[in-house]
Amino acid sequence: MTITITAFEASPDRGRGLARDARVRWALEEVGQPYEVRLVSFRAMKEPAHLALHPFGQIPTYEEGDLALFETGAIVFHIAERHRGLLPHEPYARARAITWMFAAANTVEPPILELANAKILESDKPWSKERLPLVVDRVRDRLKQLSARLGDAEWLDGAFSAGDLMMVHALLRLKASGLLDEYPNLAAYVARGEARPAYKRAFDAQLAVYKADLGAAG
Ligand SMILES: N[C@@H](CCC(=O)N[C@@H](CS)C(=O)NCC(=O)O)C(=O)O
Repeated sequence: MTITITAFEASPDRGRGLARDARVRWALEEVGQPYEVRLVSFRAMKEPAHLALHPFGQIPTYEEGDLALFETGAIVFHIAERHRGLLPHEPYARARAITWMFAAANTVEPPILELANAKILESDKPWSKERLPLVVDRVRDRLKQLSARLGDAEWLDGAFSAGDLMMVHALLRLKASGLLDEYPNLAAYVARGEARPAYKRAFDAQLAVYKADLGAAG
């Protein structure tokens, strides 16, 4: 059955891997599933046809036959459940890997997004400068805890899993801030994720969309 995902027609990060379709592309690459991509504009994302797929008017979505999903955690979980390679078989190890997926989405990503919002959306507010250190500290708290748990392990719990995929992608947003480099084991962990051939294919495919858009515009 054909898998179709949606992605930005013109990604704000210029195709540098931060748009969340990267997670879905990466998961599909890890398990060797081909997929098609439907590009959507910001305007189209808020129109009824897309809202029927994604109630919050965002990307990515995932369609497979009659099934339509949104939320990267749910999509990656669906892919991991149906194909080998992203979740261990042993039930307890599987439950722990799923726990890391939730931890990435619910505990680690929110302060990282808060920082991105503080820098991008709130920088013109009079209170922005005063608030920023608090936001940065909340990110540091999480990184410190995650760094302590990872220690010198390669991945969060045994072999690479969907939990690592979600976590690495959430952490990637911090690369430009330099915060990740304060925790060398986390920086190395993210680099290991980026070095995976499946990640590289996903990244290249996303970047190709941006380059094609540039070509069309030029
Ligand atoms: N929690 C959602 C977040 C989805 C999300 O924030 N998508 C962004 C792109 S990475 C988006 O569509 N932003 C445009 C908008 O919200 O209008 C998920 O993990 O899928």
